Amino acid sequence: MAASSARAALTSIPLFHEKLRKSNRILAVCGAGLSAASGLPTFRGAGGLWRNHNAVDLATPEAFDADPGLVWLFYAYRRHMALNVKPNPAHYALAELARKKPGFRCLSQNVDNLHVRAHHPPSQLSLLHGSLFSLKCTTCPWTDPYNTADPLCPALAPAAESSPDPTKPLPLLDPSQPLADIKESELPHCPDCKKELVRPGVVWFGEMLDEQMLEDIDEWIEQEPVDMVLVIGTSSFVYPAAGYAERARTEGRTSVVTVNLEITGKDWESMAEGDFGFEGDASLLLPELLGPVIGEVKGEEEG
Ligand code: BJW
Repeated sequence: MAASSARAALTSIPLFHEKLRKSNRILAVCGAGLSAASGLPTFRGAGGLWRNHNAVDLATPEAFDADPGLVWLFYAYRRHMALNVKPNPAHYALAELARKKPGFRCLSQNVDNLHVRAHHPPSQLSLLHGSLFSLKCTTCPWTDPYNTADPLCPALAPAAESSPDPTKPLPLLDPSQPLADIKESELPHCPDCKKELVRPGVVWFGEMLDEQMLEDIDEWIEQEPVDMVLVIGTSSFVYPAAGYAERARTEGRTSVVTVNLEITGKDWESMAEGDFGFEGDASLLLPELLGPVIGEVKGEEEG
């Protein structure tokens, strides 16, 4: 196939629709770009800085050990942001795909709870990196699976403020403004062991993902060939998430479909025959791409 007709096949919406209609076993691997249109920043590239800190540098057990107050402010702010935005049409489109195709399974790296708020059927959703709204003890087995208190405690109140002047950044986000030094005694402590700090129930670098969840995903992938993998709004940089598309591929059968604001030349080159790439905002692309199966997206959060 000439290069231009190969690229045309990769981006053909009618060919994608034909494949989607015939696909039963579908996997999605989602990342921060899925929630970008809701107003939440991604990790890498523009928006990935928080007060001059790289967001990924704060997402580590080492950062928490070194400065739990700073890391808690970062997470308290992200909890506040996530509570104040809404799922976008891409979250609703995936939730509807799950209802229309029982063989669809969504693996999301996002911790913002927006899939859940878009009513994605829980049995078809794996939250790989946990949730901003679950809490756990740093040491003992205590967990609180769902806590939306905002602020979580008085010391974290600066993260739950709205800007007094909308034209100016929040003092919390302005690196030239000093942060109050939060003492460990002011941060949430485990109500069970009563000794240790509580931390966000998310998965940081170097930490294991939930083993039962990983086993279930492996079992699902190995059960039968997968027809399609949708790789949506992720830089595919972080493992194990980044490995699932190729793990689920059966040559000649599986279409790997990249939906991303930016698809690099290298990404295009690595696509196989039958793969697809759609460049743009996932919140606009997914309703159109999934339309023939899900119909029109009607996003309504229930109370
Ligand atoms: C849009 C858009 C729009 C923008 N529309 N698109 C194998 C090889 C090498 C290393 C490892 C390996 N296996 C494991 C590791 C170690 C490590 C790892 O992957 N390291 C890499 C740096 C290589 N993995 C781990 O440590 C994991 N644990 C583990 O595997 O345990 C066992 C083990 C440990 C150690 C060694 C070996 C085995 C745990 C990973 C936990 C990741 N945690 C974080 C933080 C979660 C909590 C929080 O949210 O704060 O997860 S880091 C951060 O990155 C977060 C994200 O979920 C994750 C992925 O980021 P994502 O979602 O892809 O976001 P971005 O910003 O990178 O990309 C956004 C994309 O959207 C871009 O492409 C944009 O273009 C696009 N976009 N707007 C569509 N509108």
